Amino acid sequence: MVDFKKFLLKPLMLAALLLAFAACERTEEPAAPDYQIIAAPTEAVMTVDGLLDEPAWQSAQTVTLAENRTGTAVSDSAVLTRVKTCYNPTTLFIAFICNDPDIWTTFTQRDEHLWEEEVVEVFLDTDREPSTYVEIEVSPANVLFDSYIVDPVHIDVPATKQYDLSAIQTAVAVEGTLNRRDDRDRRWTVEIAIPLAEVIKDAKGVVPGQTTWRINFYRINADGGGKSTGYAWSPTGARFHKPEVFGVVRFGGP
Ligand SMILES: [Ca+2]
Ligand SMILES: [Ca+2]
Ligand SMILES: [Ca+2]
Repeated sequence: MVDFKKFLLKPLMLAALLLAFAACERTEEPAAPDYQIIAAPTEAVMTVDGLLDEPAWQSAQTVTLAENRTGTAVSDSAVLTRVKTCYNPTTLFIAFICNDPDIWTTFTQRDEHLWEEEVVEVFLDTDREPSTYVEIEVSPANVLFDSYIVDPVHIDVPATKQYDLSAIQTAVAVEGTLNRRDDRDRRWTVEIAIPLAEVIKDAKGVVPGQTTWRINFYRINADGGGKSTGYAWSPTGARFHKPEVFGVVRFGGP
């Protein structure tokens, strides 16, 4: 007599194994990102002066930062933060537009702890290894902090900020009065030009229309002596160093 249970069980087990294997395979692929920004290619000259008057900025996709702790959209337009990106064969350009009624900073030296005051930040993971990524910060006085994180849990070790991008360019334009605290400012805009050759890990380089890098954008703001608020494109909930929730920048094709 044929044992139907056994007869059925084997193919069912095989199917289950195959499904489990397929599921494992799928997790190897990068998940569809909730946050994706397209960096459009541009052949025009980009002047890194903090002024976003190049045509590439006018047409660039714009994303808006949310409150990092809650993930909620920013309802007060006076502190809204927008970010844009574009690129050419040598450079990834990032622009921040920070509405801000009180623009201030005291830092003056590269690699000082800019995150303790007002700042914008870019975390950029170019090698699909989430625990290693570049961190770039710019203050309203155009002071730069650049570091290379090798362990998101231990970020404040002296070695990380020894990393210096030699060809990076940054500029800030302030609409208002930097460090005059008793008037009302409007906004500060930041242009960052990241040299691809210094951050790229893949020998193929950037392939237009194909290359994607994990990225996140942040801002810290504090007005009128009040407490600071953290903003993020893809909110991390608490500390910014959570590479598993970074969004994605896709290098757009022509
Ligand atoms: Ca410009
Ligand atoms: Ca401010
Ligand atoms: Ca540095």
